[in-house]
Amino acid sequence: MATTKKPLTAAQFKKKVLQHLNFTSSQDNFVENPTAVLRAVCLTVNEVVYEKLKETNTYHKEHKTRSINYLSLEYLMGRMLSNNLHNLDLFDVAKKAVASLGLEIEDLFEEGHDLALGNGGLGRLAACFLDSLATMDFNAVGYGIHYEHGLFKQQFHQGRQIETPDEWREYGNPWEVCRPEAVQEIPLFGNVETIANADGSVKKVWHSGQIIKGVPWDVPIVGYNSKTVNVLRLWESRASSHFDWDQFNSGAYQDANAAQNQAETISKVLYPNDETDAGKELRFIQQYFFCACSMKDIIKRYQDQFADDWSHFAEQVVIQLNDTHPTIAILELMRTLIDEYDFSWTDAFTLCRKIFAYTNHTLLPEALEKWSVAMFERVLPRHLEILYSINEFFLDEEVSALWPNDHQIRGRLSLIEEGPHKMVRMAHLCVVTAFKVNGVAQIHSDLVKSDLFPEFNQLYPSKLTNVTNGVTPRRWLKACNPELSALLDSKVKTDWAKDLSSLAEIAKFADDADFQKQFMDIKHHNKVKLTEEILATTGVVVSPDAIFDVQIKRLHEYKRQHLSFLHILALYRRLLENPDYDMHPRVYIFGAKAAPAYYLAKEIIYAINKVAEVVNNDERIKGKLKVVFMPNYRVTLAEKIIPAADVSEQISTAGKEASGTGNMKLALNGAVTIGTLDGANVEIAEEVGDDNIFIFGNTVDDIKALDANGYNPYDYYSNNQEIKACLDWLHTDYFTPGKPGELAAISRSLLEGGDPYRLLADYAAYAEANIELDKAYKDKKRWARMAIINTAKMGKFTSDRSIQDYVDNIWKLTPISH
Ligand code: 26Q
Repeated sequence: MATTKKPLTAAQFKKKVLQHLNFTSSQDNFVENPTAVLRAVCLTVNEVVYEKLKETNTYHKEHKTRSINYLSLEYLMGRMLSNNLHNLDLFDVAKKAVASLGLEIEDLFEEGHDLALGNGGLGRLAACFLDSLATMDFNAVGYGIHYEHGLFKQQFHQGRQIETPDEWREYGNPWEVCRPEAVQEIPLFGNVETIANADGSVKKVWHSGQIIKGVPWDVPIVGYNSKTVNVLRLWESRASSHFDWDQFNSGAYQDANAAQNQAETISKVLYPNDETDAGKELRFIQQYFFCACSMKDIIKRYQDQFADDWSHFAEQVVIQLNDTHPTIAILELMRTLIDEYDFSWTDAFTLCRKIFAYTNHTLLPEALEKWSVAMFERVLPRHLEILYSINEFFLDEEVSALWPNDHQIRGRLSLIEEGPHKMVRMAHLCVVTAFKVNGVAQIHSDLVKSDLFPEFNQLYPSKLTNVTNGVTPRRWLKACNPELSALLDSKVKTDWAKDLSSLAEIAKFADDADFQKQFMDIKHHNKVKLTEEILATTGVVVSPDAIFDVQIKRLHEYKRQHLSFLHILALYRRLLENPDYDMHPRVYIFGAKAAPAYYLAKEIIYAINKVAEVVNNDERIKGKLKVVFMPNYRVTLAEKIIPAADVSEQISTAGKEASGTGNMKLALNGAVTIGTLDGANVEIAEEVGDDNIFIFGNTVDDIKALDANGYNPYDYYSNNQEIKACLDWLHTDYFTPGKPGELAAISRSLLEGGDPYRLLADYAAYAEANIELDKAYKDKKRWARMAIINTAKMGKFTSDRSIQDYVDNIWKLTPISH
């Protein structure tokens, strides 16, 4: 590996920025044009980045390093500049250089767009993993889709969510580079011809009906204080060169144009995680387009080194499937090996079983992907044949061996769900083929084994495993919380951003009055900054002396934003009934997008906004309770809210949240969790200890017992005066003057709707835990201690540890040697 070059000085950096401003952007009045300066700064950083990328590639070529190929339909990268500056150790240099141009670097950051090519946790996890892979010097490629529009922008109009398109690259994106040399062509539709060979065997030929071009855009992924720059390769769909120019020239513009539009539609927009999108043909084509491009690229990279000798493929390549969304890659590799490289079926399947591993992110039955056999056959006829052949082998050889003649089990495990509309079960294909299947937190992985795939666990005893999620401390502490980072730097000798467990050293200061003051002063200052942001975006005045109680995540019933909503109503009632009601002032801060067609989720947003309007303007309660719903929650907003949080709300129904990762980011920044024993909360509680977390509510087993006894939400409604009063309140026009019952959808879902997420069963325990929490906060020393311990004990939850677990137990990679 080339020796590391001398780092740039601020003067050199400034000179390069000016050059880019003059020659690349031809801008001279730069102080008036911060976007031009931002671009010039990014281009300057890219000079360093691309040099390192070249060195990384050269190293791996020379050493024939095994690579991990991460396939994900989603990447929530957020903004890139601040992260790249930190990771390259250029932050101070750039800050100085930009200051000498008369600008603040922090103001430049604000000009940047979020790369929001994902919905939530799963997409952000992929981004954290890429950061760790580069930081730990592993050879990794992330593959994804170059969506023209990422996750929609959210605005509130009279309290209701309005979606507008995300235009993240309307004016270009300095962090990506197009790689025309790696374009791929992808067939779709058509039919399969069976040709009989002379020896009695058959050859299958897929005659496609359409060909789509896949154009790769590479986004460099810069490791923190490492030798590596990897890439995230995002595929954009275009009409292929088979575009009918004759037709176009002969005047049939519309037909020719329609083909082009249709091709470009494939990568046009990210699906917003919506049940109504389940089964949509375009989503399926998106998945196939992306998988086929990625598989061809992986094979091409391999063949550049080993030509047609496939004997090293399984040593060189491992592919991780981020949920079932890229499952079709399995069938695509099978098809390629059999139809294009003359592999026998058995050799092809044996190879596939060495290459793919699968991560499950959900137990919710409605979220398990299924595709109709009819649609499968229309779009990918050859892949369906291969799927059937795998199913036959699986049922007749493997299932039959363990459960001979057990038709029930065969039906349950089959890759095909029988019924009036036959469906393909994508998760089953993954579990059958992958050599490892992991859940994302211990409790979730245990449930994957015991409840989701019990028979598969019997069939393949060591296949199902756990890798607990993690988050990158570079973005989620160092970059987003510079003041706390500086304090930690002053106390911890090792580079905690690379070795997060070393933060445990600060536990010894948890009772130290000076340290407590420094720690809590920083929290207070972060709260002051957030106060300004809240005022600017919502017009609500909040006090930084109040408890900042934060619930930031996608809006979903299982996450139970409406549990804290109900509790807010209760607090408001208590304050109205007794103006001296003893509680420390609290600000509830929500951030959440609802899937556009998710009716109840949108009603919950509306209800919170309506209650906020009334509560925030009611002078009788003397500012003791405030509610803000910050619009357009995204990575960039998370980076502002998290450092300012006192309380982290993690209150999903036990057994429903696979892991959660916001819980880790908030605790890392010194917020105290109030939460259920769900997902990674369980492991967070183990790390921080029972005294430093507020755990409440029914456990997974309790919930099962409740269900077994016949759950009846009216029991709680009738027996708990507060629940009754608050739910009844929603049927009045108190919060929606002149429109009684406008917020009643929530109450209806909890009562007539059967309370599917058992919210009422946890209400009393939640209210009780909040009283404990309030008491703890009033004891300043106790709270400071809790906050410090939370930061100190998050070592386990760095994504570096997750990646090391994947490497040791699944991927078996070796890093660049130093
Ligand atoms: C499905 C069908 C059609 C269109 C979209 C989708 C779709 C898209 C995204 C389904 C699911 C997702 C995302 C799921 C997700 O973010 N899961 C979360 O993953 C995190 C990382 O492991 C966990 O921490 C969370 O607990 C889990 O909810």
